[in-house]
Amino acid sequence: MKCKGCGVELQTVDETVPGYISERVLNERLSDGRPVLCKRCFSMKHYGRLDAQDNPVHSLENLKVYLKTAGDILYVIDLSDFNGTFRGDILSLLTGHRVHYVLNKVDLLPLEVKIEEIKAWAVETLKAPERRIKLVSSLNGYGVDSLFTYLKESGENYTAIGVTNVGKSSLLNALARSNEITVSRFPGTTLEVTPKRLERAGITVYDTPGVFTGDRVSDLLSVSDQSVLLPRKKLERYTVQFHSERTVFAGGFVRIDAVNNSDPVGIFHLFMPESVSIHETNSSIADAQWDSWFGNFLKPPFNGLAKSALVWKREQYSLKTGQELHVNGQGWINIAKGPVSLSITLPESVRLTVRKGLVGPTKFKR
Ligand SMILES: Nc1nc2c(ncn2[C@@H]2O[C@H](COP(=O)(O)OP(=O)(O)OP(=O)(O)O)[C@@H](O)[C@H]2O)c(=O)[nH]1
Ligand SMILES: [Mg+2]
Repeated sequence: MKCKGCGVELQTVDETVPGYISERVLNERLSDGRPVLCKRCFSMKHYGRLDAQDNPVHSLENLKVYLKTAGDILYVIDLSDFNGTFRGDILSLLTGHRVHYVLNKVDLLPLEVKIEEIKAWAVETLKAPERRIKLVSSLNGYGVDSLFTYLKESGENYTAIGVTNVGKSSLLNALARSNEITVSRFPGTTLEVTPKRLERAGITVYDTPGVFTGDRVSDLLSVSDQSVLLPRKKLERYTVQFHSERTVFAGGFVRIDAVNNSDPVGIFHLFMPESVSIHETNSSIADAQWDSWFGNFLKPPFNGLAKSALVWKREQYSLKTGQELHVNGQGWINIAKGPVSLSITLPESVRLTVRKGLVGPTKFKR
């Protein structure tokens, strides 16, 4: 018998291994006719807690296995971390499948950015037909009914894939109007491929474990700290009129310096989760204080990590008005007035992407 929450085989033998449920609770639940959840799902669902020893990792190799038997694909992407979750390495495994793109968490984008603008941007960026791209919020239900109707009319068998925490399980719950599948702020919640039958539509959607990445800011954090970084509300906007000799920190991991010697250098907005502390200072102070501010005044990281434990790199970008520099796993820098040359210092593993702005350059007053 499998756990209804995460899909893992239930067992009553070893508390430290996934799928554990005590024999007493199992018997009680079965005789009451209640859904049976493993202990791990129970504590995530009811207490928002994850056992410390629990650290599942699912890779692209795992995804390849799920894809062998998959029909149509629902590639679920997190709009608040678009480039961190829409990935070439995943896309390259999808050839031969019909792919439908579900851009989830639309509720986290600024209200000023209209749905039609996001859609037009997504069509251009994904290079996919418009009808295959759906904007949704599994949290507040936006676009879910329309996706339901589309899926009903387009096929019978779908597999929802994507990286961890993009909201695959939340999407399935929203489509099924249930909360049976376990959803949590911790990456790696779903442990096995699990079919969800949507009787109203006559279709089956398979949930899959999210793929772990290595190039996002979140990947530098413990599982519980990743849950802190995950945005709880709309991404926050912080506007900077940038000058030479000035530095902006976006948390402890991202340092932005001006390269130009002109004054002012430009204007940009940062769109970041609310847990990221933003701080502007003189570059000389930044040089002197970064090590001691790291993880204290400047979060993330949220605890424990020393700056010296990481390998750092510096990259330089010349960005035009309307372009964005996306930081995998932590939001993006939007150029409101360019051109601007920025020097970004960040951990070697974190990938940056220059992209056409999701937020138009005239959207916000300066
Ligand atoms: N703001 C917002 N949060 C969402 C949305 N959908 C999911 N979430 C949150 O994102 C987190 C991860 O959701 P899950 O559904 O567990 O994500 P998943 O892709 O199944 O994750 P794994 O099973 O770990 O691969 C949870 O805290 C959800 O509440 C959404 O549309 N908007
Ligand atoms: Mg899941």
